[in-house]
Amino acid sequence: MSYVDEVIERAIRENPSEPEFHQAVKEVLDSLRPVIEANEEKFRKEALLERIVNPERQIKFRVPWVDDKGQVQVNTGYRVQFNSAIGPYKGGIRLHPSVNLGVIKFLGFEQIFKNSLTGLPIGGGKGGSDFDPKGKSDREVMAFCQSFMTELSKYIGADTDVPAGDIGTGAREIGYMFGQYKRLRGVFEGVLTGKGLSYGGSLVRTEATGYGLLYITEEMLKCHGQSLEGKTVVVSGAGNVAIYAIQKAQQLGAKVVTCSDSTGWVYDPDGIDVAALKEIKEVKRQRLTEYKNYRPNSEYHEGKGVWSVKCDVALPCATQNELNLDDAKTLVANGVYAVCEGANMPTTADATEYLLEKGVKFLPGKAANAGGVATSALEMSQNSERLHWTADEVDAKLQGIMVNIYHNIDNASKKYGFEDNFVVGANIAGFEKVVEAMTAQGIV
Ligand code: NDP
Ligand code: 2IT
Repeated sequence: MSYVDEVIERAIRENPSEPEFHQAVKEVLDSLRPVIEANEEKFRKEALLERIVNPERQIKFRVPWVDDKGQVQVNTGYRVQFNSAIGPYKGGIRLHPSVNLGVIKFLGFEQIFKNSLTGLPIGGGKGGSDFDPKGKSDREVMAFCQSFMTELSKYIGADTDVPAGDIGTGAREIGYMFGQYKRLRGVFEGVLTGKGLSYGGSLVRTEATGYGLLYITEEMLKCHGQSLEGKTVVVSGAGNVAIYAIQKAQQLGAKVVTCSDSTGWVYDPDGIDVAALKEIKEVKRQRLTEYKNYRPNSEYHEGKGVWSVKCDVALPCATQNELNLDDAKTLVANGVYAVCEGANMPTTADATEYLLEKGVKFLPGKAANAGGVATSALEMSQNSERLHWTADEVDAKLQGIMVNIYHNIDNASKKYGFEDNFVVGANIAGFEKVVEAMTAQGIV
């Protein structure tokens, strides 16, 4: 059996009931075959892949809190500190009922290579809890966040591990967590990113993932003689990534006709109204059913359906495995040109394979959504030098980083004979730097 297959088999055997983690490991290691086969003896002797797929540390803890009725609730918290070869662990905190160790491990594993692609000194980590912020009062969310941070604060720090937002964790949650960390540890430091602007946050961090997604998409289109101008775009999700992806796509001249949440989706033939979407989701925290009140011409549909809408570019920005093989077939039948992932692993493995086979330009999440974590690293820099950069400065750096990522993954794909396969390109480009750093640091 080849070294890659051995490691995949062992990762599955030793981590049963973690299908999302298996999926991420298979996807990455499969596409690294050309690099690994060229160094098989050395990598095997150094157990390099075994070390890459095993987190340096994983922490699981109880999170008790009291709800508004006086009832004690208990959730489970996680932080997986996956790989610190190139910098302190860095990655978001997901708050969603579907969170379990396997989900956090898949996200942490992806984060290693994503963070490497940014070119900035950040290692890979991820955390979260099965707590559901939806429908909770602000006081309940605060009680949860304080309890979560009471335990997490023992393991993180500005030079050790720097969490941030992800699904269910936005500015409100980061604020409560930061306050509790400061109170417990007695230090005001850049221990979290995505902070409010009044206490150390960076301009453009809120917009960064969505904007970055469109910057890299536009660069990829440009290099293929195209642009977003006049294109029809479908977006899934209606959260942080989706909202700012829609906004930037519109600024670049595209027409975005859909968005979705976990209960339904909207089709707006005149183009999504971002101001309305922000008010519904960011201010009022309501369901998408409200959108019709702002835009009578739009349609609301229950369930899943954005991928059935004819488009040139599809941007999955909600969650993992939301675009399956049937969806990919529909998109291809409708003439889609590019699929670029705003979410982490939103496309199933068979759907990815199908899109690549059909020549659809496919930008994987670890490259396409890296603008969020890259801007988090810029927030860390600003915190360290106790300075605040202007929005233009941060935005210019973000654009530079995304354009650079595109060319790095494009070059890596070409170097190994996989032109236009950005899955292979992203995994190889991300992996090479991590391997170099791990090798230099010895067996740790
Ligand atoms: P949000 O919580 O802000 O938004 C998530 C959106 O996806 C919501 O509209 C949510 O609907 C929808 N959704 C639909 N189905 C699901 C489901 N099964 N589980 C969770 N959400 C669902 O999260 P973000 O926009 O921050 O994150 C979206 C994706 O982007 C995730 O994959 C995340 O890991 C990734 N990402 C986020 C970054 C960031 O900086 N925030 C950076 C890089 C990647 P509803 O409100 O009904 O739940
Ligand atoms: O998946 C991701 O890259 C994020 N949720 C952002 C992580 C971060 O540290 O900004």
